[in-house]
Formats: sequence, C-alpha cells, structure tokens
Amino acid sequence: MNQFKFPKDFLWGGATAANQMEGGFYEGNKGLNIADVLPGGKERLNILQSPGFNFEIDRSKYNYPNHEGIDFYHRYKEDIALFAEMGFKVFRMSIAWTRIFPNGNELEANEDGLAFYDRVFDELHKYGIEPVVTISHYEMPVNLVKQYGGWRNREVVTFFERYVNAIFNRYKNKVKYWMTFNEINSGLIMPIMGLGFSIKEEKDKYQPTFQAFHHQFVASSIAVKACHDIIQNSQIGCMILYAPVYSFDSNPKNVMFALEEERFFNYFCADVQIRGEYPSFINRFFKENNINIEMQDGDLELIKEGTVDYIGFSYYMSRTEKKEKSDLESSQGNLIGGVKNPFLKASDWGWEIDPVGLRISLNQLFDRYQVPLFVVENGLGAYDKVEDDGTINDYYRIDYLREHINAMGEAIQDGVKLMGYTSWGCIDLVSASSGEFSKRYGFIYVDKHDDGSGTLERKKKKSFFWYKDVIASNGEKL
Ligand code: BGP
Repeated sequence: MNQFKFPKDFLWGGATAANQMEGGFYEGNKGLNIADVLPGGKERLNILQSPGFNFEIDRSKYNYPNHEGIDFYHRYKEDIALFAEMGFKVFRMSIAWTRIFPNGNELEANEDGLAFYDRVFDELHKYGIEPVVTISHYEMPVNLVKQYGGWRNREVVTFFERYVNAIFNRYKNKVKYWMTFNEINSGLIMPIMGLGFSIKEEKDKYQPTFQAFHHQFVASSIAVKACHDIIQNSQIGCMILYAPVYSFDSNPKNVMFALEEERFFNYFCADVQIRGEYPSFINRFFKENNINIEMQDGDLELIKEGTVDYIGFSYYMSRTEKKEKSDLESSQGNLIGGVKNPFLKASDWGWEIDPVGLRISLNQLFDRYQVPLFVVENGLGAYDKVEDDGTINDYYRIDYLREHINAMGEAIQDGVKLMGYTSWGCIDLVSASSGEFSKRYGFIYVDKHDDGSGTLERKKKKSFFWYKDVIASNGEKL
C-alpha cells in the first residue's frame, strides 16, 4: 500500500513513438523518416556517435528494425484492447510526420496517413482512452534532411507549420493533449535524431546546433498558438529529457560545474519554451563560442507568445559530474555521461537507476517554472525471459516502477502539480538509441528478436497485472 494519494483525475497510461512500433514503413504512401534509415544494434550507436552518415538504406549490409517495428500499423486494435484492459486513461503516441507529408514539403496532406490516425484515435476513444500526441518524435522526413539540411534551414519551419495545421484541423475533436518536440534537448547529444544532421561533421558544431534549436523554438511557438486557436480546451506541452545533475563531492569547482551542466542540458530549451525567452546564462556561452543566431523580425515576440501549457519530460537516470575526470571514472553507458555514482546501481545498459532523482527532478522543475508537470517517459529497459510455461516474471521491472511511482507520490506531497504518468514502451518496441528488440520496457511482451525473427505474438507479463492494480487503485496499491 502506498501512503500517498494521487489526484482523482491523474492521467495513468503508457508511452510509445510511431517509428519504434508502427512498422508499415512504406504503407499508406508514407515517406522515409530518419528512424527508417538507422540500422539496428551496434551500428546504430556508432552512427549516432560518428560523422559522415548519409541517411541512406543499405539492406545488403544492415538490418532495419524500425521497418516492421512491432506492426502496430496492422495490430493497433489488439494492442489498444490490451491497454484498455490495464485501465489506461491516456495513451502517449506520436504521429509520423512522413505519413502526413511523405517528403515534408508537399502542399497537400496525404489522406491515407490522416485516415490511419483517425482509426487509431477512434479505437482509443471507444475505450475512453485519451491520446497524448507527440508531434515530432525523431521522425523528420529524410527528404528535409537531404534537401534542406534538417532544422538548420529556416524553410523547415514553414513545412512544420503546414504539418501542424493539417493535424490540428483534422483531429481537433479527437485529441486535446499535445507535445511539440520529443526530448528537444537531446539534440545536444544525438543531433541526427533530433535536429536532422550530424554535428560532428561540422567544423564549428555549436553554430548550426543552436541555429537549428532557434528554428525549433519558433516552430514550437507556432504550434502552440495554432493549437490554442484551432482546438478548444487543448493543452500543449514541451518535452524535455531531464536528468538532474549532482556534484560528485562538495568541492565548489565540481558544484559549479554540475550547475553549469544542469543549466546547459536540462534548462536551456525548457527556459525558452516555458518562460518564452532565452535565459541570460546562455549569452556568455554564445559569446565564448562565437555563436550568432540569425533571427527574423518578430521571432522573439513569437517565442514569448507561444509558451507551452505544461512540461512533459522523460526521466530515466540522474547524472553525477566532476570537472576533471579520468576515463576510468566515467559512468560507462549512462546516456548523458558523467562519472559513476557510488550510491546507485545501473541497468544492463548502464543507465543509473535513481528513483529519488525523480522526486528531485519534479521539485526542481516545479520550483523553477510553476507549471503543471507530466512524466511522459520512465521505465526499465531489461532482458526478459519467457519461461517454459509461457509466463514472463519481470519482478525487476515492477520494483523499478514501484519506486519511481512512490517518488512521484512524495513529490505530490511536496506540493508539485503533476498531471500524469505514462510509462515508456508500455508494449515492447524498438529501442531508440540501439535499435534493439532485446531491450524491453513493456507490460506486454512482443515475440520479436534482434535478428528479425519472431511471430509478433503479444503476451502479458507479470507487470501487466501489477500496473492494472496500480491504476485501478489510483496509485494506492503498489
Ligand atoms: C527516450 C526516447 C524514446 C525511448 C526511450 C528509451 O530517449 O524518447 O524514444 O526509446 O528514451 O530509450 P532506448 O530506447 O534507447 O532505451
């Protein structure tokens, strides 16, 4: 039993992204997006970390797990029925930009793509599940990358505006919760997926990165304003990859370094999207790195007017920092880097597990911004085993989630306004950073493996029944 009460209308659910689950990558006139050209396994990690990626598919050399995903494109009815059985109030998903505008720069939206999401939203509403939709989740059309250079190019803002207008007008009676760019700040560490280019190719990497961010901020504000104009009672949030930064020790130099890293990674994008202005701390960085952002007249006013209604964020780990660190000290595998934290254990992929860090994050974000928060991703990527009797006993996942939900309960008692919780990968899907199927997060197991084999059959894990109880008791039965 949990000692904390969650608000009556708390939005319990699960989260996914189109490219990691839909499959059907050429169906319904869909165009190619960035995730479609990323191979699975080690190759993906290498690509994300090295220069010279050409955004082409080479099937003779690599396997592309996102092409089939878990075939949600054809099996959405079965999957949504399972989400309904768990009692989901909301389901976080993304719209694939390339289903609506296959090349990104067409004048007319693609009817087949629009009709697909109509069917998905209708199916969700049949069970009283509200969709929470990410507009852009690592799914930029490859054509915009190749022909325009991704978000570096101002023209992309116009294409994005066309896209958001098309989906807001089409789904205005079906979707009220929206988010603009998934983990917008991840462009700092994985620019290929978030910004549509590889900064390591550039001599002066910061200039194009921050120019691209500026274009995304303008695009985000355009989306916020359009959403409010077109859809009554809508709420549109930003989406931040949040990992609180701890100082390794009480050495003031390390404390200052942790603060700088925290502001740079966690708060730069959030400050612009929530407060509606560039934070003062970034000016020094811009000056020292010769960054000059090209702006058009009216950009800053637009950014001020188009601030988001809530903060969606993902939480998987904290990060511990030290100004001078040796290779030995580095926390191998922790996505955002840093040094090993001696108080924390890590997942099989090296992501440090820190439920208290979630309570800290919630408090930090609410203290700083005073707007409602929404934990839209959190979960444990783990290897699951199907036993001979067909059961999947993922007690490690239950433990992980229990502790994180408890931390949310604590934060709510601390006074934080929290709208909901959508646990990541509520059904097994393709991993974003490594393209693996074996890194599983789901309550629902999907029979699909790294070598591409598998029947795609769905199976309920132990955590399925546990989460169902959590939702039914509104977080009291943990
Ligand atoms: C976030 C992404 C998701 C998701 C998740 C887990 O960064 O928004 O798309 O995949 O992390 O990461 P991974 O799949 O790499 O384990």
